Amino acid sequence: MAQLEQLAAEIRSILVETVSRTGGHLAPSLGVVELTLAMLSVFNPERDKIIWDVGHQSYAYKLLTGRAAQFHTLRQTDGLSGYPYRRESPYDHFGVGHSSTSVSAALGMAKARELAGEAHHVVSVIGDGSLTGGMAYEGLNQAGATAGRFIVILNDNEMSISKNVGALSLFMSRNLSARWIRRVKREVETFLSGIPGIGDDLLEIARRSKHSFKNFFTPGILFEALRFNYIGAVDGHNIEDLQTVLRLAASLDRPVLIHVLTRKGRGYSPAENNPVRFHGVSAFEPETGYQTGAKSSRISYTEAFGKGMCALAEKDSRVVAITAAMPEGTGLRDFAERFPDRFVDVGICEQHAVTFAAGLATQGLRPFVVIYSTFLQRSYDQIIHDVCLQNLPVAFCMDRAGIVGEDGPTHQGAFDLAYMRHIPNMTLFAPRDEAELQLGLATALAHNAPFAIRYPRGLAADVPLPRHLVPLVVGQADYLQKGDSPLAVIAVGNRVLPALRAAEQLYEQEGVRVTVLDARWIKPLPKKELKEIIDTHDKALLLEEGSLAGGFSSAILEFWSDSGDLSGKRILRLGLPDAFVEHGQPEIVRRRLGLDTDSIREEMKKLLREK
Ligand SMILES: Cc1ncc(C[n+]2csc(CCOP(=O)(O)OP(=O)(O)O)c2C)c(N)n1
Repeated sequence: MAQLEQLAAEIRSILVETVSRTGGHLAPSLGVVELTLAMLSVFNPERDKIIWDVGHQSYAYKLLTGRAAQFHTLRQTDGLSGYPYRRESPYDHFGVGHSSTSVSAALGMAKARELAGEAHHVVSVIGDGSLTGGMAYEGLNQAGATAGRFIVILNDNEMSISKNVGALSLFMSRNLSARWIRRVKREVETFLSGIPGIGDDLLEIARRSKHSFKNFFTPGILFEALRFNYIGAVDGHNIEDLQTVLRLAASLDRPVLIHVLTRKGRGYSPAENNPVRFHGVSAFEPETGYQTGAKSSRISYTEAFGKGMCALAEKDSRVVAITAAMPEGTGLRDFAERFPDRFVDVGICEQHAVTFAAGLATQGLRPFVVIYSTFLQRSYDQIIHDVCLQNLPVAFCMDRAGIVGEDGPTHQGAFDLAYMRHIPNMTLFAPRDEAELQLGLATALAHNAPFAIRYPRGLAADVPLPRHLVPLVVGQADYLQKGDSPLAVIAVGNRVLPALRAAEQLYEQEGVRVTVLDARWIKPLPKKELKEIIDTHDKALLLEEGSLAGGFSSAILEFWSDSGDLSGKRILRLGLPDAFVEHGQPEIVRRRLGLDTDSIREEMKKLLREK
């Protein structure tokens, strides 16, 4: 036991030292060091399946399952992934990055075990934040009714990225307080004994009940109703206790839920004191926790978005902002403080967020659903069935669209243009800079129908923000440069400014001036400008930071083809390939994909040289 405790301390110092250089999910991983050690001392990952939910807390597991030597490459290009990844290790039993999948995946493995007549253990480890996601309950519901031996570990630190939300979270944290239980007990006793005639008998029955008051008011009743055996709450930093309950759970031939209490950031005081900032952190000074990355004077797209939302909400009382457990990440913290009644954090519930917004919209409100591009994938049917089919004015604000970098394939915002643009009634906009982003928000508010805006991760272009948020004309593109060569470049979103820079460099280097169009609109397409361009140019370079299959350039090809304009033209499309884009520093990822300024310029030269 002393050695395990020493190992826990060593793991913590490696985590802090490494993540201080690479950035990453430090606080979640620090919180489960003892739990990881206990699991790996009771279970055998060669055979037993350990499924981490989200997987951002699996760093200690990586260290202990053969990856210590590569750990310094965490989240770097060609290095270790920040999440469990089946390709990376045979001990990563399920690939993950989005939340609330672990119970379902583990249950599938338990069923496969049954069919194969095998006897290994299957364990899902899910956080209280991830337990707000509906899919977790779908898994628990099936598990309780069907599964044999099956272990779910609830890692409860009362935090999602921010403070956890929702009734279940309130229930769990409340009933862990002995004072609250005593108060309820007193109140119930007073109430029962006050009922004339039968009150004393009821009180006696309550006292004799095989469920003590404490059990009655612990989360046990919820999970017991789902036919799980509930064991809890266990101190998640006591390895010996954890081993005892894990062994007990492993000996039972039925579904068991172990409720483990942990502290996010445990053992590193900057993270314990500020678990929100250290949930996912960029490089920092290990001694102080101070973030080392040069603080830029430029604002990020997310900050420009947050300011734009506050400006809209000030002017229009119908504006409501909805986040799915990411008030900080989506830039809505100020909004939440200034307009608390019109801010809703629904938990990690992207599907519910969209239908909830649809409900608000039916009542005359103007909901803005703010969800990262990758997580909104979950809401595809809700967007179609609950919003677009009824043509409701819900605005979708898709942050982290395009390359996100270090979080890798589970998080790249590759597909939103493709999954949004084919839905009837949808309008789809991608700004080239933070000013257009804010004008896009005003346009969304003025537009009485579904509207989606996609914008990237990272620092914005450093252009002045508009003084007045005047709506744009829907479907009207913006010529940034008109050229006299046969080539036109048509770009959208965050590839517009690199395309313009590439065009300027081309002019400096070769004296050739190409046309550059900021298309702005993916739907409806800027048909007038597209027609002008195809009529006056023989070659076009189409550019987007989204999947080529079904995205922006596909839409343009469809339009030109349908209008019979394509014959004899040379069109080249640059965007994301039909492959999942791996993790790495965004500038390297873009260079490898041929989407940086240099690559764009060289493609222009090649196109111009082609006969
Ligand atoms: C579908 C989805 N939505 C949002 C996120 C972003 N996200 C990553 S971790 C996290 C909070 C998870 O909280 P919890 O499960 O309690 O784990 P903890 O970090 O507290 O250990 C969120 C919202 C995600 N990974 N997946």
